[in-house]
Amino acid sequence: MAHALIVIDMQNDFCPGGALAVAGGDQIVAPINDMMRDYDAVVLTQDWHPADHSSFAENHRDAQPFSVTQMPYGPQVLWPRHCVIGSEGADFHSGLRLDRADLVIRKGFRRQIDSYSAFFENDHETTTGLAGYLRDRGLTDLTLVGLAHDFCVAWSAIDAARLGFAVRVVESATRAIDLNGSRDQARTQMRQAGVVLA
Ligand code: VGL
Ligand code: ZN
Repeated sequence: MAHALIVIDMQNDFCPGGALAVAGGDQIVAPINDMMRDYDAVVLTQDWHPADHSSFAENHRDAQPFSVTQMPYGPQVLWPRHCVIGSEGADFHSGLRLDRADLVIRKGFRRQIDSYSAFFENDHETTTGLAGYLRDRGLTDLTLVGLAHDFCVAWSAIDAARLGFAVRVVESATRAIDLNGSRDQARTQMRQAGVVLA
């Protein structure tokens, strides 16, 4: 059994002062750095959008940030512009220990489709390749931390559980956006998928 720490989207735009700031997002940097020592592998994910990405409200006519639109693959929240490729907002928080990461996996770089999960884009079909990487390395057990609890962490955890990994989310090392009760909903859905909330 080998155990990977998957650190979700610890980027400037999701931390206080960023374009899609999650309250307290910066408070989990130090605890995550400390956790990195205890795993066989560390993987970082990086939200990585072109400026014309379809998940940005500004790229839709008359759409407000945090409203929901219908995409060919289902409902999609429209976000403020965030994590634009090459921008400072897309950089990892400056306090995060990048030297301990074996792999950085980027997601959300296709204009027409968003990708919350580290495993599949929001159509639940297009893969990021992460499952193959983890399986090739014999990493059967995953612990997830990072931002945001109720979007990218939850979607990643649920996909990982469905793919057959043993999945744990350390909630103290996450923070939620909490849009219309999304935090409680994410917790329920993670539990139903067999994710352990620690
Ligand atoms: C995220 C909204 C849009 C996240 C990424 O990391 O949870 N949320 N893009
Ligand atoms: Zn995004």
